[in-house]
Amino acid sequence: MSQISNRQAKKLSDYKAPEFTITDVELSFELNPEATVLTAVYQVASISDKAGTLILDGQELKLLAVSVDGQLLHADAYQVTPEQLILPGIPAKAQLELKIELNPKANTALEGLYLSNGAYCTQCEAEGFRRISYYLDRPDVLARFTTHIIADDKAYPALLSNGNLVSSTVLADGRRHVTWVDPFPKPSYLFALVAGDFDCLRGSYTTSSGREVALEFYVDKGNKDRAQFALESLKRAMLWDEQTFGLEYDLDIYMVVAVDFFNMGAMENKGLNVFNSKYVLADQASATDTDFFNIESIIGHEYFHNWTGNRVTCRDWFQLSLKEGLTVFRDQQFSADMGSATLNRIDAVKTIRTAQFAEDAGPMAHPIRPQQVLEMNNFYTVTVYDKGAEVIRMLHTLLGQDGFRKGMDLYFKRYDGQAVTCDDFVNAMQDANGRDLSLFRRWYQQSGTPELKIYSQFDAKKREFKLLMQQHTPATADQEEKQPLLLPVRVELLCDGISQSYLLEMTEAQQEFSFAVSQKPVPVLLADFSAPVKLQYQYSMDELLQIARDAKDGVARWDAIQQLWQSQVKAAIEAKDVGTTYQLPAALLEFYRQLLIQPLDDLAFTAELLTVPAYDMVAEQFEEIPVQELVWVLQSFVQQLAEELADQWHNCYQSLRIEAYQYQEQQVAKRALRSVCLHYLAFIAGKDDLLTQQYQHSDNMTDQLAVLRACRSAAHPLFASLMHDFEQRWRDDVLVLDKWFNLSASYPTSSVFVTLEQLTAHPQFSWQNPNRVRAVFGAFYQQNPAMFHAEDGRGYQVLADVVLKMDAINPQVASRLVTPLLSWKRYQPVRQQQLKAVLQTMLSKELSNDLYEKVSKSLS
Ligand code: B3K
Ligand code: ZN
Repeated sequence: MSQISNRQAKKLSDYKAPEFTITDVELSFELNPEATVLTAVYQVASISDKAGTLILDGQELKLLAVSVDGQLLHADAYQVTPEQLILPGIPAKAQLELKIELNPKANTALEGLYLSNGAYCTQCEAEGFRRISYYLDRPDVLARFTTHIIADDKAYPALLSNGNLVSSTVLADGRRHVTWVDPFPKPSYLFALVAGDFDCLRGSYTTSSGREVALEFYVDKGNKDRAQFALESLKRAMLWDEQTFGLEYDLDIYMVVAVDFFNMGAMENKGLNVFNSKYVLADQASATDTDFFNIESIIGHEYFHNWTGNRVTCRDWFQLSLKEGLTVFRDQQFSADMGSATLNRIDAVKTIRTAQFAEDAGPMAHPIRPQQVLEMNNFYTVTVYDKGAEVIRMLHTLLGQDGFRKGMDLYFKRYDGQAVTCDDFVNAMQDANGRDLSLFRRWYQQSGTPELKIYSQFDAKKREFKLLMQQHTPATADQEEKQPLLLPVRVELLCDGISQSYLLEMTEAQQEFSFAVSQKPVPVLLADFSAPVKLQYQYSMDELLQIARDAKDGVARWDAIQQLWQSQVKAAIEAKDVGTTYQLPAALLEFYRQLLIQPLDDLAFTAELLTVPAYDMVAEQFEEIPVQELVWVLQSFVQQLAEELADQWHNCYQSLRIEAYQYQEQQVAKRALRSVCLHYLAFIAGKDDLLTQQYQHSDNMTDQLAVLRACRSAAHPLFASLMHDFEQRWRDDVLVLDKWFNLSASYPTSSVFVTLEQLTAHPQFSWQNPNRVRAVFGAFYQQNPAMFHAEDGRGYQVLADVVLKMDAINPQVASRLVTPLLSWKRYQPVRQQQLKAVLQTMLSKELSNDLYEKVSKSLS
């Protein structure tokens, strides 16, 4: 507890504009694995034009020298603390020069300057630049950066940084000296440096105004062909942003570097994106359809940041959703335009209903604009990103496509080149549309999941249909008091197969809406998931099936089936009948039978309808989650469907003809439906040949992995031998082997505990590589609920040990992995005790701020 004083949370309400700014930065790196020397020269200017004390952020830095205006300072002229360099008496305008020594090799946190497989690379967002140099490491200080890199030419032929390359010379000692100049002032979090020996895939793009942009993808040697899809995705994203938002790229070069050691998906550094290699490299033999999809989406996301994030950035980190919510919304729109809008929307809804609702219900609940933060890296959350995108989507719904575009245009006109707030964004939307959005702003300050209860009344005489709506947001861990929000509620009224659509705007705690109708309609509520809320309405099974058949909105059709399953799960659990004899309703089975005999034109959508909701989707509906019961009920439902419709699964599977692989919409859809059929078939005896056949003879990873997944879920006897084969085939290709690590760790029997030990002893496993750790332990808690929640608490202990081990290596990874342990209040008493015990043990150790913030909140 003695550390408490060092763990001061920062508050949004304490924001102060900086007293000094830095206008120009010149960095010279002389790279060396254990002793890189950085010379940093800053042009510093006082905002008030007065001399004063300059306080720079810095962590774990070895400061060699400080000079001001060319004068070397004596050590007693400044003060160094573990987190700051304090320089009194700095003139109103000054040149500051620092010399710093860094040890990239020892950097396992992968924040600041580090080595990834021998290549130098950086990660600065949110506050990693202070691990490279002392600086005003905050996003509202924008400077022009010039970067010199000096390194051995043979070992590091590629020396990259932000902006444009202005010179490259070989020095007398054989080292190369390159200079990059970024003409756009930027905050330090967008700085990047990469040095290594890569293959480079080159392309080019001509912008709508006719400027030629060089596109360069740097990948590990031998992987150039696997970057082709990412390059094409980038071109599609560049074109889409011009066509949709009128936004063009602004430098002469756009570089993407794929690295193996990376804490997250990718990073939008100006002109030099750094990517986790898993989101760049793909070909049909090694990547699934989902991998291809993710690559296009993340390439798009990072590219779209060039305007929403880089050109207009955040004033402070509490405003993170300004760039992330907006950019997720933009990448979702891009993906929808590249493929199916409905399927993309369904995916987004799943994320909100599982991870985001769970975050709201747990100890880390926060609004999309958090008010208090100890470790900023803990707030790159599904709330800030995905709920943030839902908030932007609601604006889009309320203002319409054109109104939204007008707001975006005004936003860029007003704020290009500045660091601004979420309020500034809403102001632009408001002013461009002449509409008062004050009520809407509550979405930024209020956390939690609103519950929307709807009742209906039909008056046959008056031919009137009424919807009575009530909204209520339960208190969250961070915030007691809640207010009513502005909810856009899309409604369809179904009458005689005809559907009429409405957009209702709910602004009060309770409201009534009336509709003139000829007869009693079936209401389709919250179509397109028009607001991120939990909806309650008493539907009959017939009504849900009618919605699934007749609603115009695809998301609502899918949702009707989801609700049907939810009610079946609840019924089975309430009947204390965990599936052995619980009979699924005939109407539901019939609906499935018809779908299989005559799939809809959209095969991918058919596949979604035929899928029983996943554990985490169902779990979120329960305040106290009945873990084992849910696992059993879901498993038994799949078993029952598999057996009841055995012939239909088989026939549907056989009817979907296989073609030579292409990543193309209709083919992806066909494979998705085949995989669903195969999944059910794995639960029926006698399908070994079919499974083996598909595994051995398909020409792509999607179909091969579908077999392994099906066998895993069904705990099929073939699983072990197929997995052995897979490991032999792919053991030298770690990106693919991660799929094997993932499947091994999610095998739903108690043998998995021995497996986990074996996996961490595998020659390709490394605690230093976040992809490996996530492939094993992320899969264990996300995809293996039965064993993660094992009766004796073993699953919790395993994860807690890993979290502690990782905290010493890489706190960001540790802090992500701890998430499932935090929500102990959601479980039955025995589990609560087990979870609390592991958390208490954790809290008694020396923890990083990352982990301390989460664990202490969860226990408070
Ligand atoms: N902006 C980065 C995320 C940085 C995370 C820092 N812990 C990637 C993205 O959202 O595009
Ligand atoms: Zn982002």
